[in-house]
Amino acid sequence: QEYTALKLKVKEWSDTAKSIVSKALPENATVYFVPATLRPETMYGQTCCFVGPKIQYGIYKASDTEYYFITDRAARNMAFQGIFSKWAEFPKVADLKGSDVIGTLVNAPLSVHREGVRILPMGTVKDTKGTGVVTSVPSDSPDDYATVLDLAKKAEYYGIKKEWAELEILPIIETPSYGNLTAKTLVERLKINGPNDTKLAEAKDLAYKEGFYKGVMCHGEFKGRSVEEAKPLVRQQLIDSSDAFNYAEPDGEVISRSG
Ligand code: ZZB
Repeated sequence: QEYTALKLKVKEWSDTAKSIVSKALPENATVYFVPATLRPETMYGQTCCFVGPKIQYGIYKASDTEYYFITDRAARNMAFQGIFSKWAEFPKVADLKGSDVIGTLVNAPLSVHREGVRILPMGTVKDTKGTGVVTSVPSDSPDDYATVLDLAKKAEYYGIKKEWAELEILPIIETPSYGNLTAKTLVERLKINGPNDTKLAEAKDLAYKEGFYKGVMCHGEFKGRSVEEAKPLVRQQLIDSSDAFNYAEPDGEVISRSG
């Protein structure tokens, strides 16, 4: 699986993270949350970024000044893809749980929300896939749409500010079957009632297919072009500006065998 890994620069840490990070990192260090995505063309629509609140993460030294917030598993994989400055080395400078970083403000490249987006909890993030960090595009990802609705509804329970989950959801891609807010349309049509609804798998499948084969960009530099055309162009633009890099998931690792 070939992902685009996006670099979301930390602008302001949550209080818990701040006390951990200030002891562990040099003052001039730049830290990025690094979500892995298959949909670089949707990055205009990022409204927040998810971590699994119970997942264990690390901050890893990628170069002299740059550090990545990812899972241990992802750091190990990256170290063997020439992403870190020394081959096979992935020095960890801090240990954090997802819950420690909730509320952190990050800059999301290309997002219409230039003021930054918040790190928020998502119960369904898998620590066995990608980097364990998931950028949220509720216009085009049904999982993300269901999660931000739930977060806003139960903000107090999740220990977040309601407005962090309520950034405006702008149309990015137009499709013939689902209009310009594919995820909202699918969540409503399939009567999905929350982030753990099993119908989300079907919604995701439908959204991927319709978006890729019939989607047309209705926002950004490639407005009017098909998603199929725009995808590699947006990806390359993000890589050229050093806001992203390619990250490959080794085969087989996510399959757990029994018996
Ligand atoms: C932004 C985005 C925008 C995504 C969209 C999807 C969609 P897949 O297809 O199963 O391989 N993701 C990445 N890592 C994780 C993880 N560890 N746990 C849970 N979800 C994860 O999944 C790849 C997609 O799943 C990634 O692409 C990421 O969300 C999420 F409009 O990034 B995506 C119809 C989907 N649309």
